[in-house]
Amino acid sequence: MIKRDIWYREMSDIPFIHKAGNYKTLVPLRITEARACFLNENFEKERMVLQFCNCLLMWIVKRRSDMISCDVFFDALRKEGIDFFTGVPDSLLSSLSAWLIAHTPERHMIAANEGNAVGIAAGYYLATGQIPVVYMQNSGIGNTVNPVASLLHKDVYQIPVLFLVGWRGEPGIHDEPQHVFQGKATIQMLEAMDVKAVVLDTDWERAQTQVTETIAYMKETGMPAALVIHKNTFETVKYAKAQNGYPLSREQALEVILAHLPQESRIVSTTGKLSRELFELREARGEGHDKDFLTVGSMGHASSIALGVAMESNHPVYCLDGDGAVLMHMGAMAILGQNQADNIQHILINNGCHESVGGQPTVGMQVQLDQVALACGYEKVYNCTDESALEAALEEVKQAKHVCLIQVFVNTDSRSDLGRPTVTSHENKANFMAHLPESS
Ligand SMILES: Cc1ncc(C[n+]2csc(CCOP(=O)(O)OP(=O)(O)O)c2C)c(N)n1
Repeated sequence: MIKRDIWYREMSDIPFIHKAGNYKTLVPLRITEARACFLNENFEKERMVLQFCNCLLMWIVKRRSDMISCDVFFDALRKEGIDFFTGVPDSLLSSLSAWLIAHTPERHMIAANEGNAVGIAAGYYLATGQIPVVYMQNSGIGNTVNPVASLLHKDVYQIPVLFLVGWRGEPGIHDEPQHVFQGKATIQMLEAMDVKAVVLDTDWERAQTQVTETIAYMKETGMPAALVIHKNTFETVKYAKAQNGYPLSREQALEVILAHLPQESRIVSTTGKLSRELFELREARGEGHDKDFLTVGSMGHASSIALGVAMESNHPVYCLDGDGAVLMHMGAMAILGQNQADNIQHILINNGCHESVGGQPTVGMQVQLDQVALACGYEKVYNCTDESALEAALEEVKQAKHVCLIQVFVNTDSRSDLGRPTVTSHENKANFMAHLPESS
C-alpha cells in the first residue's frame, strides 16, 4: 500500500489527470480529491513517470463513484433468482472472486477450466431450473466453445447460463500480447456461438438496466448470454491470499532450479508470474533468454508444448508448470506419461492457488498430483518442500530414462515489483527456435 504521508509529500501541488471510466475523457483532479481515489499500488513506478513528466502525471485511477459495487451487483443478480457461481479466476475479475469467496462460499465453485465451469453450471440448471453464472477471463472462451455449442445452444439442450467475461486486450487499451487478438475477437467469438454479448457499462444506473434486460432475454429465449466487463469496473474487494507456511517462494524455487539444470537444457514455462520471474532471473544471472519458451497465454498447455519440443530435439527439456495450469488440462499428464521421449522432465511449482491473478485457491494441495503422475506412467515422483530436497531431485532426474514429476510445494509470495518480459513473443519464439537444432 502507498503510505499516505509519502503520497502527499510527493504529489503536493501537482495536478494530475484522471482517466475516466470510458478511457476517453480526461478529467483534471485537484490533489485534495486524491483521498477519494483508488490508487495504483505500484507507487515507485508511477513516481518515475511523475519525475519524468515533471508536472504531468497520467494516473490510472478511477473515482470510486465510477465503479460498480460488488454488493450491489450481486444483490441485483440475487433478486433475479441468480445465486450460483462457478468459473476460473482472473485478475480483471479478482474483486468478483474475492466477494464470492467471502460472501457465498457454499454457492461458489472454482472450476479447473472454463469448459468445466460450463458443465457444472449446466448440471446446476438441470437440477434447479435456475440460471447459473460462469465467470472467466476472455482467454477462457476457447475452453467453453464445445460445451456452449453442443450443450447450451438451443439446437441441443437450450440451457441459459450467464457469463461474466473479463475483457483483457480490449481494443484501445494497452495489454500484453497474449490478450491482443483475444481482446479484438471477444465479442465476435461470443456472437459466433449465439451468446448474446452485452458490454457492461461502468455506471451502475445504466449497467443495472443492462443486467435486467439480459436476464429477461435469457428467461425468454433459454439461451446463454454474456456480460463483457471492462477493466476496473468493480470496486476493489481484497482477497487475503492464504499462507501455507512453506519456506520457499515460487521465485526462490526457480532460482534453485536454474542453478541445477544441465547447461544445454531447454525450458518451457507456464502462464502467469512464473514465466515473468524466469525472465528476470535470467537477466539477473546475466544469461540470455534463448533457452526458454515462455508460454504467456494458452494456460495449461506448457507441458504439451514441452513434449512436442522434446520429441524433436536432443536437448533435455524441462516444463516448469503451475498447479492451476496442470489442473486446467490434466489430461496432458496422461499423454506425457505414456510418451516415449527420454529427454523431458516435468516440474510442478505448487502453491495451492492461482497466485498470478490474485491467489484464489486451487485444489492443487488437496489432490495428490504426484499420485496422478505415477498413475499416468511417470517414472518417479519427488515431493520437495525445501532447497536441499529440490536440489537432490534435480540431480537425480538427470539420470532418468523417462519423465518424472518434481513437485515443489511453495508459499504464495511474489514480488510486487515483478516486471514483464522485454523480449516480444515473436522474438522469444524466433530465438528459441534458432537455438534448438544443435545440442550446445
Ligand atoms: C484459459 C485461461 N483462463 C484463465 C487465465 C487467467 N490466468 C492467468 S495465470 C492464472 C493462474 C495460474 O495459476 P497457477 O498455474 O497455479 O500458477 P501461479 O499463478 O499460482 O504460479 C490464471 C487463472 C488464463 N490465462 N487462461
